[in-house]
Amino acid sequence: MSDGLTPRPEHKFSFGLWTIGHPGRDPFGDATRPPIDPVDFVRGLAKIGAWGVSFHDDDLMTFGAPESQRRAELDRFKAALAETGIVCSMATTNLFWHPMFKDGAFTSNDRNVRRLAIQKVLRNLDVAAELGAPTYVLWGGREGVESAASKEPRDALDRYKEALDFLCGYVRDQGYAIRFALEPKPNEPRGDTFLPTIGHALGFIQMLEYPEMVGLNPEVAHETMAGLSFYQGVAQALWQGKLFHIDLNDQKIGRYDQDLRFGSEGIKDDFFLVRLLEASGYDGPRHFDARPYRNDGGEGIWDFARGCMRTYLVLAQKAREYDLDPRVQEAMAKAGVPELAESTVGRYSADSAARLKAESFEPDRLADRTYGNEALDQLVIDRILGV
Ligand code: GLT
Ligand code: MN
Ligand code: MN
Repeated sequence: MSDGLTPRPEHKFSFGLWTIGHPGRDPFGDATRPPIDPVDFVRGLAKIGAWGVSFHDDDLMTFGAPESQRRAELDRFKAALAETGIVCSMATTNLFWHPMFKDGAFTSNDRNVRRLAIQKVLRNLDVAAELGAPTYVLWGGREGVESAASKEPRDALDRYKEALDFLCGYVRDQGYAIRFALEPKPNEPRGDTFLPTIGHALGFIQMLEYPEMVGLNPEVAHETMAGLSFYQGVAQALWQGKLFHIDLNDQKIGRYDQDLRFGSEGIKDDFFLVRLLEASGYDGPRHFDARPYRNDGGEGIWDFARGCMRTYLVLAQKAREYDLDPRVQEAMAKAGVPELAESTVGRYSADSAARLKAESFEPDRLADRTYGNEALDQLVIDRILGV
């Protein structure tokens, strides 16, 4: 069967242990389905054609349990990876669930909480290296405030940087082939989160001791919550060589973090996103950080997972058809899409500046040009709707 819509390992689809198996707990209600054992999870992934799995330390090894128990939990997981060929594509730390993190982790006002948070990451970096995970995600869920009076934000950024610099130092020292990926989010669970958007995180990275070791793990839902175009943010991350990983899901604009099935909401932005990822040479995981609807269960949770991958593959196919369509190419030429790829003035020289100053333009004729964006956009809509 090669309809192009069957997920295969080469598509690099991955899921976090906390996603398909999410028990459906929310701030207003308890679990609606049982958790999945990590071993069954990995076997389930192999069955649906996924390639990779990601984990938080606490998803895999019981927090606070004796070392022997944690070792046994890790070994079972490793055996499941070996049995199925599923790859460990990313690791991360739970720095948000335990009540000690209520004031933050790297940016808690309590210095001992900060030290423990870094210790927790150091220990899980050893696990990540053992499992061969090339990317280590840092989502600062609790790094933020409700009251602006509670923290001096410049001190918080100093502490955030101190933690990142220390962790990079450790990875270098151990010789681990691991890079860090920051995951921005504007708010929730905190009222305001530090590093709230892709842009804030990109700026922060430039201030670090080892900026080349740190990139981004942007998430569809998080930029959309802030009313921003995820597509434009990802494009800038790619442009800066900082797209280390990606969290695909979906979201209604302006709501709480919904983590919906990929492609279930913002279909047009998703179309351009998939087109961008496929054209860009991004060869990292297509990682789904989403969860099934709370009123689903049983086989429904695997329907959810299959749906994420299917929609990605459908959009990739539509994007290829779109780019090959002669009407699209013609409309793009009229819009000047290829023209934007041409250099404007080249590198500065006194000569070229003098030449440009002497050149004469006809502003009214330039203003007369039309770009045909209505027709071009309708071709996008027709292609997505399949007519
Ligand atoms: C949590 C969060 C996600 C992050 C995960 C990594 S955990 O579920 O909502 O966006 O990617 O810590
Ligand atoms: Mn989310
Ligand atoms: Mn995420």
